[in-house]
Amino acid sequence: MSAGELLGQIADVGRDTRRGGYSRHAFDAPERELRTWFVERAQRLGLDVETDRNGNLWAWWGAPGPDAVVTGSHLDSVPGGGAFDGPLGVSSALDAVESLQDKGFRPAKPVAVVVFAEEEGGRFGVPCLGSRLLTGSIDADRALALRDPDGVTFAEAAAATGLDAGRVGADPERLGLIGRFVELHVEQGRGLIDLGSPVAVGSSVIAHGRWRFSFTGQGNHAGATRIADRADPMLPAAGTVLAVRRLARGREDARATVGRLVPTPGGTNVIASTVDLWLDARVPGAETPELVEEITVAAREAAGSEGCELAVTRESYSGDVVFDEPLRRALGEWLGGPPELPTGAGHDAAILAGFVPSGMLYVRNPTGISHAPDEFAEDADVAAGARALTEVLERLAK
Ligand code: HGY
Ligand code: MN
Ligand code: MN
Ligand code: MN
Repeated sequence: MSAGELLGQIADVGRDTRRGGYSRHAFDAPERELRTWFVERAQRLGLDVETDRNGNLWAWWGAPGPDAVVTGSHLDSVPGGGAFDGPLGVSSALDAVESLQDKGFRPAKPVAVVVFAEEEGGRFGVPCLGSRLLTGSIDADRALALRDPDGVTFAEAAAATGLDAGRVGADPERLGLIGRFVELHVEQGRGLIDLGSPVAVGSSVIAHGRWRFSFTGQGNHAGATRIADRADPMLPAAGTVLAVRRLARGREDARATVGRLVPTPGGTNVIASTVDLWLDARVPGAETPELVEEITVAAREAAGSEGCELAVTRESYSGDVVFDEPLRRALGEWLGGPPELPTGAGHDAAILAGFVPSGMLYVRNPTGISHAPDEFAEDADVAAGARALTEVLERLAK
């Protein structure tokens, strides 16, 4: 079965789960469906599948052991996300293993396909939660206390999927098994469209972080409260959204987004008592904190002029990552010199890059759009990506 056909299956599941306007979230039923798809396919390939202490899935070709060649990605998505962001890397990894098995290749090293949990942070707010826990890049107690929009803690959700909350956290033995990690991912941007190539090698990931801005005013009646008597948190929130765009525009190549803004209680005839908004800020180099500081100053001024309070919390931050130079060069040589691409999208490979030699492959996305249903990859490019990953795994595992 080609990766494209496989992906069709995933896309259908993705579309199915979006039938109710619901996309795949980690630790929720739809993502579990995809996990079931993964486990069943991996087992048909004779791989041994296990779930690690943090909920990441590992499908081993050969007994787990040192210097393992690991590939994979994630299956969770953002609300309303596309079908390829994450699943393409997982399906292509299984496709690559199947191709190697079909040609009778016998790996000299352990090979594993991994599915990292909660890469989008779509439920608990911290991106790459599964790979951050594996590497000890997030404090276990902080992770366990994270709450989803319904107030469910990660500890409760992890226990509900059968994990031992007491063991959630850094897994140095498992991390120590990884010799190389290579993640294949649909491109999230137009680079390969403009370069006219189906596949690229990843070069770097720009710094990115998430901050929560909580504006507190006075809840009140929409009709009985004169304008002069209001402390309406929606006003400084709106001013902050505009300031985000204005201040990001003032910095070379900065990207800053407010994609989520939640008034409480959220009644049409109610002046909100609080408004929470989340800022996603990404600036190449070390400038992200400076941009966020400028935005915070503007937000405080807006809050003060409306008699509201403001609390700002940093929820996650990752600095610039440049992928392992020798691995990057080898990927280029093995694949005949495809283009190299930087990206503004975060990935588990960028978290692992701080601990093990890691690299990325990208597959052309003809729309250049991601984190939206328009995200796409042509079957021919999906197949080219799977062939590239097959070549890379064979070179690394022999
Ligand atoms: O947000 C990101 O860059 C990634 O999709 N988690
Ligand atoms: Mn994503
Ligand atoms: Mn992704
Ligand atoms: Mn009333």
